[in-house]
Amino acid sequence: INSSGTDFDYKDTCKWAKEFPMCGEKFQSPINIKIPNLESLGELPPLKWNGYENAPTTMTLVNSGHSITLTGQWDDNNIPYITDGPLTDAYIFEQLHFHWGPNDSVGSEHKMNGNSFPLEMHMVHFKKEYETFSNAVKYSDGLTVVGLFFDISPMGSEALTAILGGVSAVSSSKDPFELDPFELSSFNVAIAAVQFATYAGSLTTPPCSQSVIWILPINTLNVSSKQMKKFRNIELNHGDTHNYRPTQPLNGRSIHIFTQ
Ligand code: SG7
Ligand code: ZN
Repeated sequence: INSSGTDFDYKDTCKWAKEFPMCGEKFQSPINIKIPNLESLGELPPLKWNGYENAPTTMTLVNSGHSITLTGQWDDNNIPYITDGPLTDAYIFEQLHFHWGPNDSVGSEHKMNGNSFPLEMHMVHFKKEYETFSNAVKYSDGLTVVGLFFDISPMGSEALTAILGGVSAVSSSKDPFELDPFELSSFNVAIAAVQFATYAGSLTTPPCSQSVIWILPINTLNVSSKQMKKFRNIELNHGDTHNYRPTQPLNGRSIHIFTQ
């Protein structure tokens, strides 16, 4: 952690709270999801993905030093957003990024029944009512993040290929890299008709704002060992070799389950 107080590393995440007090609050993320303990949310409408079939006009990949982040620019009315499920309003797509570790036995932030996955992808959205991402972070229902787990499979993931095509350009550089734009629907198509877990938590990095409705499909997508190698080649700040925060105490929160 540097003297400016705006940076952090993954070597001792317990120290985050000294500089970023919200990281020490009670309802933090990630958590371990214990499947047998889940409560049913009952008659929830299915989660709805809108506009994910629209390719953006430009798409940018950047190495933030803590992850690689993908953003896009869509024409008005074409911006992807999610509704329904546990959500009370439209949540507009902001960016997606990844969490990984030095080997296949670690990497994901959330755990399922105590198990880690080698890769977790976060699709970050902000509540339309709050107009901007930075404003939405101030509210307990300001953001929703859909987290997708990936498990090792020789076939790998077609959807990741487009992103990883640009990864070598950002592995050792902070310069943004323009990707050939593609639609994000391959990810939500891959998780169609599955169960989801949802709970209220936080950003998993400083400032750890407790502003996130987490949505986690209880199934995995595929990533190949070759694709994982590309993630592990990405140079993170401070020589970090992983970018997952350890699981945090549930502190009485309930986790609900619903189907799409
Ligand atoms: C990743 O996770 C990044 C961050 C993100 C953070 O390190 O992609 O995004 C940027 C633009 O650096 O921080 C505020 C924010 O979205 C935490 O997001 S997460 O809780 O979904 N893991
Ligand atoms: Zn994340």
